[in-house]
Amino acid sequence: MIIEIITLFPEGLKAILNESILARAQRFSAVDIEYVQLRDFTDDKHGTVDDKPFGGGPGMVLKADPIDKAFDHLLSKRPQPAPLTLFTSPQGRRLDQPLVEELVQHERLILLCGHYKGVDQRVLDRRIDLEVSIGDYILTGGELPAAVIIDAVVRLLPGVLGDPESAAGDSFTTGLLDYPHYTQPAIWQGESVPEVLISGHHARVEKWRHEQALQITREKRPDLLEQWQASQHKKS
Ligand code: 4G0
Repeated sequence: MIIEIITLFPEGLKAILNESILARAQRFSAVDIEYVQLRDFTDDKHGTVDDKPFGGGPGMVLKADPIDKAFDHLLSKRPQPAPLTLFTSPQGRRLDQPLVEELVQHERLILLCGHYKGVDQRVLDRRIDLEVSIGDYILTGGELPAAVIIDAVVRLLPGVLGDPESAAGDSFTTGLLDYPHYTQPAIWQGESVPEVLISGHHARVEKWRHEQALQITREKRPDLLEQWQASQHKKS
């Protein structure tokens, strides 16, 4: 997969995306992440990327032309495969696991990180396929949302997680929250691990974990439990 990011803060994003599992994914070429500095596509000596909004009001708006030129640059350097283009903004489609699973189907993504009060609407209309939000809150920039989207997508690429079952078993993939986990020591500060997990009885372990997942989902996310129950009815 190829992921290209148009941003005013490539160094901050690199620091996040070049760590741990994402670093390994890039080393074995599961994903190629490229950064484009938006300021490189301005034509004045100050590198002006924003301006006052027409109609007045507070805040600044990212200008259309540098963004348009950054897209031209990426597409002329690499015409194929055609990308899906994303814009990170609070107005976007809410990111969830089904959307992540849609995004990972694309061979190439371009992410534009927004700032200030937003971006000139004309370049969004021209260049953006999908506006994505990571939740109902405002951040200072679209870089952290871009990093969140990329992390969620890349971990689904083949070979990125050591064990493919670890992604398949995720809550939001199964539709239920996770069951509790335990490791050594078997007794820690007087608290023992549930007996069933030490029994070595695989079927009993699976049954216990499923019951725990149901109970925890009922307590913490009754909305998810209802969705899960509806999906179970459809399966029969
Ligand atoms: C575009 C995304 C970008 C418009 C970006 C702000 C939160 C998210 C930005 C704005 C972001 C999110 C209209 C404030 C940059 N904050 N929830 N900040 N406006 O995904």
